[in-house]
Amino acid sequence: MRRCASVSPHVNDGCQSNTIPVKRQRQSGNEKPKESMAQDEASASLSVTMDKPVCFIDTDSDGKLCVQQSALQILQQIQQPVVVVAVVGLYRTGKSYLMNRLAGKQTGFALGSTIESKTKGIWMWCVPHPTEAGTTLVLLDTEGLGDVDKGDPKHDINIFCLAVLLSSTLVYNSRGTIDNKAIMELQYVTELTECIKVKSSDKDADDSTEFVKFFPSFIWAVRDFTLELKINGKDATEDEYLDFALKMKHDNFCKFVFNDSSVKRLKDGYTVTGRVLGHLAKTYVDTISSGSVPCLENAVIAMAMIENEAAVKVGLQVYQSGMEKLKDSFPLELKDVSSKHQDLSSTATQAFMKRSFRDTEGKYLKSLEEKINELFNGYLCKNEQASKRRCEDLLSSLSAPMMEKLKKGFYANPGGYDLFCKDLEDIGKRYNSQANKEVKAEEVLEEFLKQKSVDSKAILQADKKLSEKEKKIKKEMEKAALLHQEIKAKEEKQRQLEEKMEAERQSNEERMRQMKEKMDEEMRLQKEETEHAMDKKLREQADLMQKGFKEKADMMKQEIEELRRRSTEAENNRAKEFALILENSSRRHEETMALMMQNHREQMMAILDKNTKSSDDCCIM
Ligand SMILES: Nc1nc2c(ncn2[C@@H]2O[C@H](COP(=O)(O)OP(=O)(O)OP(=O)(O)O)[C@@H](O)[C@H]2O)c(=O)[nH]1
Ligand SMILES: [Mg+2]
Repeated sequence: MRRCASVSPHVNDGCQSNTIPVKRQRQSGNEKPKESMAQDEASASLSVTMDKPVCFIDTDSDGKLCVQQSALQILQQIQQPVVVVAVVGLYRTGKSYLMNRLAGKQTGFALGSTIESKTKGIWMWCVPHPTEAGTTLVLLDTEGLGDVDKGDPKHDINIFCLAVLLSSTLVYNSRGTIDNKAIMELQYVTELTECIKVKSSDKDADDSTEFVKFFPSFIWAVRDFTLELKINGKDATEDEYLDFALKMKHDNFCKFVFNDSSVKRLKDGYTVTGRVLGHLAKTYVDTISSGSVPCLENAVIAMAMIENEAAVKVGLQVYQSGMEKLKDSFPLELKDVSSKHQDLSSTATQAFMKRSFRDTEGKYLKSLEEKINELFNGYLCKNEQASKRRCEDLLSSLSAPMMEKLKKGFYANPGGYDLFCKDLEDIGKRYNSQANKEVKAEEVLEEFLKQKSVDSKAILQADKKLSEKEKKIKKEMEKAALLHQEIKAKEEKQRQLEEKMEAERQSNEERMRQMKEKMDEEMRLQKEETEHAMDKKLREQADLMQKGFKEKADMMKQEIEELRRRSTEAENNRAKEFALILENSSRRHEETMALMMQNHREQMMAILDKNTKSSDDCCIM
């Protein structure tokens, strides 16, 4: 646990004036690019405004802690990063009052007017952060500690633990001066290492060294006031007196808190949004209620599962909604469908990456990739069906007059075969000149010609104008033409497969790029966190040395070395994990490509085979 070094000389009471300067980051005029305005609008809707606090964590009829569903619903809507300030301390020390001031309000969290403890459980108030645009400030007011009337002695420490686990800044509120008594009251802090685990493994290992990495900033607010209810000799209420006496300090306290508080992050540096805070609270409260010790690592794992599953869904939604729009204009050329697929799968991966974290084996990304491919194949199929329908409709209308003639026996006369061939050729020409047939054009024509060859054979057979030899030649010619169309259709299929392979190659390149970017970012966060922790420890060590606590400073040195060793080990493990994810992804891509190549080879063989047949046939002729 970090030493309570953050107690500022200005911070011996805390309240705030109602005018909080809000940092406006908008540019004037129309300079702001449309895109970022859209993002602003989106992020504006990513938060909620609460006009009063709600109960967040309560005790149920069995005396167990439980998270309030209504509070979770509020958090669920907050997709902005959150700065979480929690206040803890003995009962009746002005905690709720302090929190109201941080919210920039006089009222909100219920204040007690008697000596009985007022706040029960943990209450929550989400307000826009007064100085950080795009961030939500979550204020957590907790039940006062040390009320002897309370039944369960573990209750206090549970509340304290939850405040530590959920906040990015913990305000420890106490009345009086910082003396031995006050320090004794901090017993909860010393008990923390027994009540929270950093890692799930090494059950008996002391991971207190690691605590420094994940614990909130600590502010000790000492409310040092004696009540003399007179202002300029006139009687005043307690509130009026304190407001008068402490006005200057209010501003300083709030400024100090806002300055010292950063966005809540999880182990490994993942930014906590309101939604994640809700999941986190639920995980911790459920663990505590079940009698287990909350564990940071397990919470991260649980969180990662929830968020990664949601990230896959978000990615799929992005992809699907884009492709559904494209579907309206089917049939399209393959390259148009492929390029849209590439764009959308890149955006989908981006959306996934934005939300996912600790996808340790890359299994969620893999699942997104597979689902996108499945959808893509489905869309390709729909595009083919649309093309097929259009081509068949076209051929059926182009061949209607010929069919009519056929029915009426028009071709069943001497010279009828030539007329039939002429009409058929005509249909082929008109068909080929029509645009927008797309992917299935050649195949459908091939099928059509095959069907018509039955009629053609009968007409040829019956044509009395032709000699047997001529008939044989014509038959071979027709066969060659059919074969030619068959080869054309196969070549087209082959070309489309090559296009698909190219699209897959590019998609893979893009995916790898995005994965590397995300991994670099996660590594950077992890390093930053380590550096931050080291920095804190080093400062503490220097402080101890300066004050002459050599022995303690030496111990601290060992702790620092241990922290460095563990962090390097963790970073190396992470790097290995990442390398494996990339390797697996590459392998998957290679497998897909190998399958396509196999397909390509088979098609190629079929074409070569047909070509040989075609030249053999020519020889016969
Ligand atoms: N004027 C003024 N009144 C204060 C201040 N701090 C606390 N009070 C008053 O002290 C009383 C108790 O304050 P609360 O904020 O309810 O104390 P608490 O620590 O939240 O109490 P529990 O919820 O019971 O633990 C209320 O009547 C407050 O109005 C202060 O800084 N200024
Ligand atoms: Mg209170």
